Amino acid sequence: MHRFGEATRRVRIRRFASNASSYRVLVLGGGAGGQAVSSALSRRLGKGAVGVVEPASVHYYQPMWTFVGAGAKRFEESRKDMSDVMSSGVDWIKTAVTQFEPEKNRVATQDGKTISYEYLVVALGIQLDFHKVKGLAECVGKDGVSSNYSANTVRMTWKFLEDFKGGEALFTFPNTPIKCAGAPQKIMYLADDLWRKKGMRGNVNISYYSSLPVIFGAKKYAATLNQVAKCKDVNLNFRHNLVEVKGKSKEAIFENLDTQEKKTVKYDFMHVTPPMSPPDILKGSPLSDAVGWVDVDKETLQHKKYPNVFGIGDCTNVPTSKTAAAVAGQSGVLRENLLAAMRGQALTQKYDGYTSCPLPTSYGKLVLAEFDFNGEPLETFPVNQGKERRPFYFMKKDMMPFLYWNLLLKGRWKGPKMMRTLAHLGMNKR
Ligand code: FAD
Ligand code: UQ1
Repeated sequence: MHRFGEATRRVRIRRFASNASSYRVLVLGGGAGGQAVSSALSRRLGKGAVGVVEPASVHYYQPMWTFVGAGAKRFEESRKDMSDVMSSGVDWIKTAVTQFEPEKNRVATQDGKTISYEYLVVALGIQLDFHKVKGLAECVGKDGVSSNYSANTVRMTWKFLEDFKGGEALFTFPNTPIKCAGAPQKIMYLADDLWRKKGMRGNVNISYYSSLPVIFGAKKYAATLNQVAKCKDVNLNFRHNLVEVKGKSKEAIFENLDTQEKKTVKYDFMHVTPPMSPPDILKGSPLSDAVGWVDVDKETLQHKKYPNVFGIGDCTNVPTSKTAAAVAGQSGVLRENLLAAMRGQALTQKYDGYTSCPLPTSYGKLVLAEFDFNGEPLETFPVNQGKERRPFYFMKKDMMPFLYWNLLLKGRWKGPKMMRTLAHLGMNKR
């Protein structure tokens, strides 16, 4: 029916001779969630059982981009060739999915092919919508405007921070769900520390403009972060949404979400977190809810209408903060539930909403927020993680990349639940 195409270092890229092919499990997306699930399932189901549809040639460890923007890591450390992270047991189908036909158990791809499946896992991530802020797409990466959220612009953050001569520095948070909801302020704290170390903080005004009514969703960590912002002399502006950027005159226009009034603010540097939304191909698809997120049960991760479809990560409507840490927690649940469904058994694994947002507050200190669906702390270590701590900073900067590349992507890291249970045996928090 089909033959193998070119062989890369380890992974087979499939080129189909016919227009149709079939997999026991088809995974859409080869990001954090797609890799974690496909490598684990291919070990359990054997070579050739799992196909991964992924058009990109490069896989990025996006959580490193805060440090890349702050000059603490090189951009190159955040990237690997997709062929190096794809498990040798899966077939990599190097194209984009363009259409879903869940009633027929098949998808269509950009290269005009059809792929059938017994089980489908949707792991398509979240889309960056720079174009939804007037003038932003034209000026991001130049004119003093940068964003850690894109591979194309993250290096400019460090250039602008390093070259900064003083003036108005703005940091924004959009009026949409985003991935890693702490990242818009992480870079602000590192910029503050950099400019202090350079002895120029007195010449800089730092302002945070967020569409949210609070600094952080989970209350325990919000208390610390309000304190950090105060100590750092950051001006906090809540319920303000960036609606336009005038790159040439360096002006940002914000809408007050309560009064709809618009206000123009001059800037010399601005770090923008763009609006985000479900990938366009999911909007209006049979797998999606009214907004476009893949419509899954928040505990089993099984699709609410199609029992042979599962979803993981940023593209789903699981009501937790969208992070790689959440993907880790979800990956073990999804894998076991999918295998149970294959055996005709009940789905027993339940995702508890675990997510984590490690917030560096300076070069050397970090608040390790970990919480559940309700924003209640689910902390791994037997110390109060609401405090800024030095060991957490180095764990995040130097150990997490190893854990991501070598365990999470290989489907061998299901989150720190086990560590948490062990670490809390008979221990009291300090
Ligand atoms: P992704 O990893 O984004 O993967 C989606 C994949 O789908 C991509 O490979 C893409 O090419 C592919 N795709 C898209 N469209 C198609 C299509 N049509 N067909 C086939 N494939 C397609 N998380 C943390 O846990 N801790 C942190 O400290 C942290 N910090 C962050 C800082 C920044 C600046 C950013 C940007 C993110 C951060 N995150 C952090 C979030 C984390 O990176 C994401 O939550 C995680 O990558 C989500 O995994 P995913 O598989 O859902 O999506
Ligand atoms: C985590 O599991 C994870 O995914 C690999 C991250 O993304 C890079 C994180 O930032 C964090 C904090 C975790 C949680 C892990 C521990 C050990 C607390």
